[in-house]
Amino acid sequence: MSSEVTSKRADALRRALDDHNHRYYVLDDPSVSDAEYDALFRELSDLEAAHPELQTPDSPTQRVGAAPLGQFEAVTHAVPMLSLGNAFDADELADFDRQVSERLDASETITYVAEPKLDGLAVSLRYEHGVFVQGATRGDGKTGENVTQNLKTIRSLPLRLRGENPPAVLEVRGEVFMSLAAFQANNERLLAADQKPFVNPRNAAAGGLRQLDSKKTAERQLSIFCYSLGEVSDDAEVPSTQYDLFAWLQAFGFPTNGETKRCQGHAQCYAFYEALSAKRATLPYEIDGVVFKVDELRLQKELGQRSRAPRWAIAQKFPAEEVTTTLQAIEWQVGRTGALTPVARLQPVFVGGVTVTNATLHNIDEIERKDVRVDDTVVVRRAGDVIPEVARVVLEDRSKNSKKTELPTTCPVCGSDVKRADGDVVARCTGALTCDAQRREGIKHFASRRAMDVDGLGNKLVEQLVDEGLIQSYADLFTLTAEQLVQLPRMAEKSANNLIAAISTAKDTTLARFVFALGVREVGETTASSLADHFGSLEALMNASIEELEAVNDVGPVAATSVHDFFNQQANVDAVMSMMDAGVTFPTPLESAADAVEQTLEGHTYVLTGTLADGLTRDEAKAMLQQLGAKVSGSVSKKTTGLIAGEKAGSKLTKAESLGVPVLDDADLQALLAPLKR
Ligand code: 5U1
Repeated sequence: MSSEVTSKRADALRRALDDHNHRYYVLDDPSVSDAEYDALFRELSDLEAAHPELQTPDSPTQRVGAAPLGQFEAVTHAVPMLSLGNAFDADELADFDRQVSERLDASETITYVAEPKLDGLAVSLRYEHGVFVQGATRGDGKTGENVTQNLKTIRSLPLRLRGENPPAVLEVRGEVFMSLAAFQANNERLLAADQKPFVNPRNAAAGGLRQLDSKKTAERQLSIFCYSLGEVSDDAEVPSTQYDLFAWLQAFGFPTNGETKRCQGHAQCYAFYEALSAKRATLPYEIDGVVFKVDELRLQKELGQRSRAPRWAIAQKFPAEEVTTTLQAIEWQVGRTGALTPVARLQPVFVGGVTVTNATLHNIDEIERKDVRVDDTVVVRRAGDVIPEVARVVLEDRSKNSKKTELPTTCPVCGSDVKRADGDVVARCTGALTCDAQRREGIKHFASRRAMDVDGLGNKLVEQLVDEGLIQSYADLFTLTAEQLVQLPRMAEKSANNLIAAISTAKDTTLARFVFALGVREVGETTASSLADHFGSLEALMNASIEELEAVNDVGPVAATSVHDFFNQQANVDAVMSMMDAGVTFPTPLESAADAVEQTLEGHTYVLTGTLADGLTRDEAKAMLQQLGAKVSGSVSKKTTGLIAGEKAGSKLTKAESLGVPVLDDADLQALLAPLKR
């Protein structure tokens, strides 16, 4: 065959295979037999093997077979991936509907779209010029892991968008899950090979997506349903409602859930929830509730978000599953902040798809309120992936031998006094870093995926390192050597070297992750991120006064005092400094500390659109505007101070013009940013 004919044939085969895939996996309407499909696939594989230059990244042959990865790269989401707030009954759903109406000042009933909530993992899929180029997990919402290779193994996921003129950039969000049929097939395969079966479809899907070798992911036969958008080129003609978005996504070849429905107001939403509850057992996949979203995308934008959850959507969860078992003992666990938590050790019991042996009792007040005693028959409740809890005691079954529990007066781990501040439900060990448990838990948190993300440093290994006296605090991680590690039982030289390399890689982090990793009380991921954005540098944060800390978004007086106290303890300052000396780094904005830069743009809100000049990305421009005190929003409204429009600005420009919002060009942007360059 001439090279032109060969190339055309390869193209025709790719399109035909794509089509058959789509018909089979998305439309459930195949038009060829498996044998015909296999013959076409083989022909394309042979052609690509003979002419490697014809192989394209979106070829159906590229779904499986890439070389295993060493680790997943981090991916920053251009538009954060949100999570959902929950409603647990009809009243909470009605409250949500009322708040939406009030916020929108709406006199008419709000239209929602109801969708089943799949029990899986949220991912973001990025297409450039119609080709799937990157797929990432949600991670902390801002940064996820690059799992492109693994996502390609999902046969219903389009590697190339269908239809004409796809947007130059299109990010689609959806849920990866394992169907019940795939779950059963996988477990049969595992049992036949004398391996442990998966506990539930969700764990199997989550583990599948995090395989470094995509061949292993392919074995799990994962599926996906898509439901929302991330970054989209400004000039794309996106539908105006959530409901129409599904048809729009389908036209590009994305699988969407067929159970979606428009509902008017909370009463229709609740009726949908009840109908789906009744149908739940017959669905071919597991769901853990229903998601309700305000239908009009314009109203979604107007409602915005709070912390990491949108104000325009809510998940109504199915009730928790409950079972009874015997409470064999109550033990007190000491967390990284010294908090003592009572944990019920249970006669193992199967609930909500897993075997449960421990359940939380929350705190001593809860134990007393529920009158829980050792040897009681208790009702254990498990809702979704929430930690199981002891819901109540079956008093009729109480034996004479049941024993009451009291709050320990000394720490069960280090023996230090246990104190409970007035009015506080939480009792704490006062041993601080002299307490092994607090140190261990602090190091586990420090190394965890959402904090410093030290690959391979799991909880068991941290316990070994502390127990063997190799590390006392998280700062010691950076002075560990492979020679020390090989002394640990079952630690081979290769694993030791890998861990040292992973610790070294983790040094390259972000200020937000580092602040979160320090484990300051009251500082979760969102607060750490706000502090990092506001202060820009570690030095500025460490030197901030309580008033300056309180001025940060999301930081109240309690968190401000906690951060201030943390950085006023010499031991903490020494630990931080020793980590910086050991090479921990994070990208620092050009000039960062809020107090070093006059907040010239405070009270102003800008929107960025189009391609900016001088290679400045919109994210960089956003960070710089924020350093000067501005808010940067994703959509234009009457309240917008100005739309900063680069080249190829699209619908936002039209909207700004129609609302009379000033439109600024690159020169205006440079003028706004001038204080940063002085
Ligand atoms: N069906 C559905 N699941 N789910 C999960 N829709 C949906 N939307 C989500 C999530 C986390 O987030 C929206 C805020 C886009």
